[in-house]
Amino acid sequence: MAKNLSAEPTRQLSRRSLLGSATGTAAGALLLTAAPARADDQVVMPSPATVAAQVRAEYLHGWQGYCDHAWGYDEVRPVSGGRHDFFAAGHTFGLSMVEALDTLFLMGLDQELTRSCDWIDANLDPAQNADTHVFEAVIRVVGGLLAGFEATGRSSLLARAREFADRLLPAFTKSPTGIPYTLVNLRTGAVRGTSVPLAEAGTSVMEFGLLSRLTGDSRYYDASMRAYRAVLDRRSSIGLLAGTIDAESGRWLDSLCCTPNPPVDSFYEYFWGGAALLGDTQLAQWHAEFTALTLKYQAVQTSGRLWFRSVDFRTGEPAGPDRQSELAAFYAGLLAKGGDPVHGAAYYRSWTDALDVHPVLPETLDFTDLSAVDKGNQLRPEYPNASFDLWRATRNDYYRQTGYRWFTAMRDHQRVPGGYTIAGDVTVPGMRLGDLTPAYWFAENLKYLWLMFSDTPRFDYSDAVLSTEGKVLRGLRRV
Ligand code: DMJ
Repeated sequence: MAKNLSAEPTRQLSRRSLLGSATGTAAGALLLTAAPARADDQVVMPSPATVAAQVRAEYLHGWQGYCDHAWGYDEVRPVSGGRHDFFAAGHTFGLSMVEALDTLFLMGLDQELTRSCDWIDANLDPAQNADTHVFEAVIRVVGGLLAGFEATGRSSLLARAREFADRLLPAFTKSPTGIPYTLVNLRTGAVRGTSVPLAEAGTSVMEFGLLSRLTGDSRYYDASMRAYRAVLDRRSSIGLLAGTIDAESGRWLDSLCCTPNPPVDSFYEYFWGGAALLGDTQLAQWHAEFTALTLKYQAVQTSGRLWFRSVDFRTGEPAGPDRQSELAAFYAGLLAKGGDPVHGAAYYRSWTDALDVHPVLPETLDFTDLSAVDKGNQLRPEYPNASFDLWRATRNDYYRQTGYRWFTAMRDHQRVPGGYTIAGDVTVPGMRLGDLTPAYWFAENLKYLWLMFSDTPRFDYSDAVLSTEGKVLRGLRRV
């Protein structure tokens, strides 16, 4: 019987029994179907226009909390009304508004967009005397400013993005291997942090590649590709990579291949992203090679669900506990975008099953029984990111239905008068709510929902390319 999703508590929507315990069957033998929806998932949603209006209203609710309590600061604490400096205590980058720029544009919040751009022009200092996290600054600040430039055409945003990138470059150019140090002082160029997780080594080619295109200066793209090559030169004899590497010596610091989980997730995401954005055939080839390797060595079928287990990168033998980070959920969309909608649909189904047993997703699951290992929830965007990617690749309404269910669950459980907040334990009543709206919430979570439901003319649905931080780096239409 079809149910009206908006009228039903999340946990009553689509509960299925969890089947047996894990067997760890190699997923190569899985019979995976391209049709993801089952009868009990067929739910009735409000019209797309109504959902879009709901999503926009909730985005504005979060935005209002930021404006009221933390305007000009990085992040809002929506319960206490406080603020949080994301990169360094005592330093602000106005991060939530930098992250928000292209979402404000897509939602037609033009006054808020102009106000944010004006603040950035007047206040955002790329030369702060602060040790700054290179990976986060690239995907959030450089990417945010580039998307803001694409949205508005304001040359000041491009100039600011370039200045930031120039001040981040020493992390790449001072490294003997080309693998970036994790931290750089934006004022002095001093670098530190030699233990580099792969996501931090290889998540820059989209932002730096676009910046090179826009400026005609190849140094940014070259730095990204040198870093990628430095890591890929150190593949094991079976072609896999471990998780963390020393930037100076190029030595591996562990032996765990844990794709698509952190700390390697977006290292692999940017093969496809860079290929799609830049037309780079080398990146496309790496995407194909590593997708095949991940499916060969890491995919397992557990209680009929597809998951990716960690393996020793030298042997391909299983290693580490049967856990999956919520951050890995993006991989369902990446598989689909990259040309494998069957495995993408299957992996998405696994995460959707987890949503059947938890009110909102916990940070980490034991994938043998879907129990929460890390019980917190950091308001993460990876599940709706995958909903959006799969919907865009297939136009199957199932992804809108499940994405909408995810949205209503977040609204039911994590909305507070000052916006939206993280949670400490999704397994207890009330979830022990925390006190932070992460800046990425303004970039990602509701953008994916909005794009699925609004049919906005400001977005090129066939050609747009988004970064790991949800920035639309190609495909914004100034209409
Ligand atoms: C975001 O900052 C980006 O998506 C990043 O790649 C990893 N995930 C966080 C939010 O969870």
